[in-house]
Amino acid sequence: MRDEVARACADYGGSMCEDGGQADLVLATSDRLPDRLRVRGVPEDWQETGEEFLVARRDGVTVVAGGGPAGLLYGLFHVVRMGERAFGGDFPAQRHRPAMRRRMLDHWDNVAVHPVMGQVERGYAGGSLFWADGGPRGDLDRVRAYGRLLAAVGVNAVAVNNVNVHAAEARLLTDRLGDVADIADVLRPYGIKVHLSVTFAAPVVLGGLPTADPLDEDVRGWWARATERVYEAIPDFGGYLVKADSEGQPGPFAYGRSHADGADLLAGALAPYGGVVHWRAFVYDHRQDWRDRSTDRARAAFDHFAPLDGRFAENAILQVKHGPMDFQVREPVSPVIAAMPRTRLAVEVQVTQEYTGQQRHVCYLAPMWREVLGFEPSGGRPVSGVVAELAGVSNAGDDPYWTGHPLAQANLYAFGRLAWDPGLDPAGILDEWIDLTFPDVAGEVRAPLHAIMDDSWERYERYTAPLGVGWMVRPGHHYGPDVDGYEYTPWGTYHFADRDGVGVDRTRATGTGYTGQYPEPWSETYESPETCPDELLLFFHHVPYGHVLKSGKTVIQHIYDTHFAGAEEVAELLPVWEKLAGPVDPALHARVRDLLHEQLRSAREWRDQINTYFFRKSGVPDAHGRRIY
Ligand code: GCW
Repeated sequence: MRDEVARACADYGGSMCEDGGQADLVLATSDRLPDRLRVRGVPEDWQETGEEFLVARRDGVTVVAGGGPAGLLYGLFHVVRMGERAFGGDFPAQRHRPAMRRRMLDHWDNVAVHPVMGQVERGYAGGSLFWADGGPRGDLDRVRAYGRLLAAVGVNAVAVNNVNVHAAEARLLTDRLGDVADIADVLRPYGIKVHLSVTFAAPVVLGGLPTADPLDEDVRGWWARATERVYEAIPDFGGYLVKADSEGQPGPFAYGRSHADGADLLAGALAPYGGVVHWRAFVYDHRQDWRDRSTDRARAAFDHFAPLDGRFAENAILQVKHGPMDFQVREPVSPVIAAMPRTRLAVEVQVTQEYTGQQRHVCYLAPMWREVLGFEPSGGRPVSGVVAELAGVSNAGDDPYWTGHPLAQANLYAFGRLAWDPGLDPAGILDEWIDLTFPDVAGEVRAPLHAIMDDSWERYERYTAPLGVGWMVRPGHHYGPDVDGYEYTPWGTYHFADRDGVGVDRTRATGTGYTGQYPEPWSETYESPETCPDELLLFFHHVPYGHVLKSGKTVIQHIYDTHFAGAEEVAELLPVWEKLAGPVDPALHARVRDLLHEQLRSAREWRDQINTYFFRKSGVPDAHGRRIY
């Protein structure tokens, strides 16, 4: 904290004193605040976790009182965000506290370069900040800078390796633990705890036991001892993150045990030290038969986990992807969230843009996350009030701009800010980010950046898969269009387009019954094409191309219109960005310009493939006679 303030003084002027005498800014944890500076007008019990802070200005002195060291640091960064407003007129005490208890970034970083997925699975920002070529990357200064960046947006937990745990990564739990401890030491001053993805098969692959059965005594003993050693090395270790029985990862199903049994095994090992296990709900059959219309991947998480509500240990957190499928540009909110009132839940979002343009396209995701967090699954409580935590798959890497696409930094920023306060307005968050990122030219860049970014998520949706149907991406790398790429595969991701219509019937009446996983009013709302929101129509229903949307357009004309419009809008971004050649740094400007050209190329490819596909399937011409191939 002191270093942080000293650095600010060195960069921007001013000096530090220890007793608060003549200062215009006083920073102290509340127990060390001199009496005369006590912040009044707040209840005595305003501190709960140490992450809270108060800020007030009285008689020309701005006072930040932190509930603990982390709160103080968050308070300092808050003052930075406030800028001059923090030192204008007096203002009464404001109390700030995070809505989400854990604000966690999960890195899908591999220690050893994976032959297909590379150093970072679904990473679009260069290499890993932590690992390179089989060992630590060795640049702890960069890790420190990352910790500082994350503290500035309130992130307090980081999982340092991929949830797909391969051979080298498995050993982070045992003989490579020192590498994890080094990262923990560097992140600790920033209020960030380190978590580790572990393989459920660790007792077998690392411990040489014949089984990883969660009810086996030797297995329990193995985990207890392994965990004891972890805490010897890292006393404030956060806990384990587990992807089990999913896409080839081992899990409790192999032993005929439930996922509650599996999670509780690890929760039990962690409990004596105050650690937690994040257990992912991303469990589905990826060896489906496309001919079998009764299996529905969207149903899987609920079918597996809802019956287990109440069976998870106190320190087990079920981590649920925000939608039932897999981070598509548009999905309904996962029905698991409303179904498990007796289980601690974390919602997982994807900050890394796997399905939203891979950090080559501008896609500001705060509006999507805001919508997810504000959705009321039942009884008037928003998702943000139901879940205790927000987890995001990190989009940062060793790229000089952190995130590959410089504008994708705004997603990292927005993730932290929404986890702290899910009620924040995405445009307001973007303003904060603009002020902090382009402090000298914020006035000049503000309007153009809003034009480029505010609507970029829905713009991306316009030129990619329509009306909630999702996918239509190239299998494997997931970039660019391939309408039938997944159609006859075992992955369970289909659109069922034929000459008459498109979409997935997930109704109770005639489809897979998925709508029945929602409580009222959603089970009814989604059940009927009349009441289902347009943007999710093809997620829930198979309809004829002539089906008329609430917008008054037919489905086929909507597809044509949005695809022509989406690609056209991308073309219009280029001249907007060109105008910023003066105010923004030339290298940054050139990077974004190149990426915008790629986005335009890709958007046109999407437009033409989607339009051509549906024209050829349906035979219905575009009402406006535009060019379809
Ligand atoms: O979205 C899919 C990705 C996988 C990923 C998986 C998951 C880490 O394509 O790369 O694996 O989700 O969330 O586990």
